Amino acid sequence: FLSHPEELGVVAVGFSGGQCKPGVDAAPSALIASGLLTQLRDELGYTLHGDETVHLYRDLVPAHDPPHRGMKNPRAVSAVTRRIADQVHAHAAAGRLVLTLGGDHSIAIGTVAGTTRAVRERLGREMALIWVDAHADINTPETSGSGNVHGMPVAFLTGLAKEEREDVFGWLGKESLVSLRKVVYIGLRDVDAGEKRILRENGVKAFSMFDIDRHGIGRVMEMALAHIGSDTPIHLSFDVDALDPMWAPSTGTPVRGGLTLREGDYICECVHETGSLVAIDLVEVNPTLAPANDTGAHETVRAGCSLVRCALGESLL
Ligand code: 6HN
Ligand code: MN
Ligand code: MN
Ligand code: MN
Repeated sequence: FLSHPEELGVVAVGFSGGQCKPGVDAAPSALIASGLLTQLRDELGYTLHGDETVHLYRDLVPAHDPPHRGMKNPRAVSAVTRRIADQVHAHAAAGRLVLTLGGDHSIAIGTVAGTTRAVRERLGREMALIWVDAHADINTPETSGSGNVHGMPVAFLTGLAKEEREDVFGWLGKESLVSLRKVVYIGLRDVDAGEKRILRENGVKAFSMFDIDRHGIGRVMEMALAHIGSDTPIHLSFDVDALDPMWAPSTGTPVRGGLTLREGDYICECVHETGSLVAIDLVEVNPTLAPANDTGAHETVRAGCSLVRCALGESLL
């Protein structure tokens, strides 16, 4: 689906307004400082596009941003994700694979909107979305208990949550939405009651940690990819908290009982193997959330780099 599969559009966004803990904005710099982009260029042979600068988008954050329908920082998240959507769209429209380094998971409103629109325009096709996460991130503003938008991106991206106001996600047009039938979850283990109802009522394909324990990650990936069907462009949105805190402790909402790093890498390898990957997000690494003198931040950054390299073909012999 890519006219230039060896070209990588890189978008680095240090944005933390979709949740309340500072520090997730430091992730892109930490990932880049640990050598991720250099490895992608020198070892995996990608040509990198984009400016390698980490965008903080402070200029887009309004001084006055009171809650709207219970959402915190609604105008800031809306303005930043709208900008990200344009950046990602530009790369995807040029036929490049897109790598976005977040940032909290609210940024996926921008990344997925950008790729899904480009895939429609360029190929006239619908895109599939693989969401690897401990959480479903499918709260509507009304079902959310926290008001944090990083718990809502899938609701906005599938049209479950709608908003007229242009400055609060009203810019998300039909062409930017993904069908709920094309969404597949992997790694779920902390899903709110309202989200469970949404998943059930809409028959959303979801593989929880229970399913992974029952069938093994190999069979789960077969089933996940069978649901999507071959010959469908795939956007992979990977929340590092899908990994067990043993592998990725430095993240805002850690949940025990998660994926091993090897299982996470395997998911990424399987997606790479399809040849249908059009974009990947790596989000929710928070290098500042580690106990003093702990190696947690370093381990989390290393795990994140490994996931991205696997999705981009490192494991091929
Ligand atoms: N994430 N379901 C909780 C909420 O606040 O809506 C947690 C969301 C976590 C979001 O990790 O990207
Ligand atoms: Mn080329
Ligand atoms: Mn998430
Ligand atoms: Mn999560």
